[in-house]
Amino acid sequence: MFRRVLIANRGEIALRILRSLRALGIEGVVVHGREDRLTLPVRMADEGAFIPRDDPLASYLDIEAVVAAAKEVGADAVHPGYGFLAENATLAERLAEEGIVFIGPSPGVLRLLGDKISARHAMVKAGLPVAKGSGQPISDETEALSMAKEIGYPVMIKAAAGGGGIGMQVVNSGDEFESALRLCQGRALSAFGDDRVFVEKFIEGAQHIEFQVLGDGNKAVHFGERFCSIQRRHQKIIEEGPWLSEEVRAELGAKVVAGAEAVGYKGLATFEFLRDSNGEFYFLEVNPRVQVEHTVTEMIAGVDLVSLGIKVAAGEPLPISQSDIQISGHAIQTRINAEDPFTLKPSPGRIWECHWPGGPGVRVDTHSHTGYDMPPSFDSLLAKLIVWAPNRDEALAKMDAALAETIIIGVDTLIPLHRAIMSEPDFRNGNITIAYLDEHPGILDGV
Ligand code: MV4
Repeated sequence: MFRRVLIANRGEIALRILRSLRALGIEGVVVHGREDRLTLPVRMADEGAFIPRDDPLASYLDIEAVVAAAKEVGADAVHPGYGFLAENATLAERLAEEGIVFIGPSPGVLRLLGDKISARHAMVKAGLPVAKGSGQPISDETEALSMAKEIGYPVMIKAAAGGGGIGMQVVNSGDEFESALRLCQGRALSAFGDDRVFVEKFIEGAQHIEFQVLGDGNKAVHFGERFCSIQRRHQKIIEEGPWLSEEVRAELGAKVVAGAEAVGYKGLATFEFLRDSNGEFYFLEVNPRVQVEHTVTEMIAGVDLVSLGIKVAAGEPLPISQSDIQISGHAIQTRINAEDPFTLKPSPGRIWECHWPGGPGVRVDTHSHTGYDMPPSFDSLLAKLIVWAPNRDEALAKMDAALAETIIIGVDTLIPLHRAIMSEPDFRNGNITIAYLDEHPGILDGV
């Protein structure tokens, strides 16, 4: 097992990783820039690794500085968390050159999955269902147009280097195709330096469902699904689980395990799917890292996913077998972002008073505290509130009570929005698609 791990991240996930390191008896060192030097993860770490930069984000994005810090503090592994360098194949490669473990998949797997065309191809080969589409980058405009016609409108044009929805275009008819293609290619080129795009049938009225997977580079297991109920601008704000019947979970679970094993996946992964109104599933992409919402799965499966990810990175074979994994009850997470709940604009500043809820089945993952100064430079995630109960109705009631117990003075948060959603009939009935917030624009006004 590792003796010392460098956490190349900040905020709640840096603290979350530190907790798993403690549970495993491993020392934790936390990377930080100037603004974060007094934050909880840095204060609670065995040591801080200061990477001073004028741009606050740069401290967490400088590959060579992270490699140098890992060497300097004597870390035998680096945990990248999510965001920042978490999916960066070059970091994984540079660490390998220095004899330091990257806690995540190999550089080759990161490259394969980072390219949505090659990821799609690998998963089709492993037997996963995908939306009708080319599966090839578009090279010729007239050819692409005839393919779109064959797939049938509406279609979606997506960037190969994409993910997170950047550049994505929905096309409803042939005469919109050319301009949408140019727009998508232009956006892809400026965002990723790679203008390759591909076409897929647009799945309408879909739900977003994702499977939690753990691989050891050889074998893999799944921990069931999460339903990403509510998102806006490709940022989820509410996640819950389970969502599927045991039969469907077992069937799709076997497929994601086959997909992970086919690429020799090592570490935690999330397989993202759309499910249309007929219950058909379409593979979207693999997120090769721990996710913000891993907590939902931890609550319903009774596991410490971050610890499991660290164990397989250290070379242990899968520490858990599929038959040991049992899903029980229902968990739901609301993201408490420091934002105006109406406009969803960030609301940074000093937290004058901060009180988090508690009680049975209530979990709060946060780096915030009374006196914490929420910086404007980073993601606005202040805390994750997760509750567990025997069933969904009780979980929603418990979530509403926990939100009502929470006191945050000094910054605006999404709490009023979450409370409105908890009592909205479509949400309560599970009548939820990825367009939920667009379809309920007046939710905070009680419309
Ligand atoms: C789609 C889709 C509909 N049809 N693909 C968004 C981000 C990227 N991961 C893929 N995305 C989508 N791909 C087809 N063929 C709709 C989306 C999409 C979406 C997916 C999951 C969660 C939220 C979303 C919001 C808008 C669009």
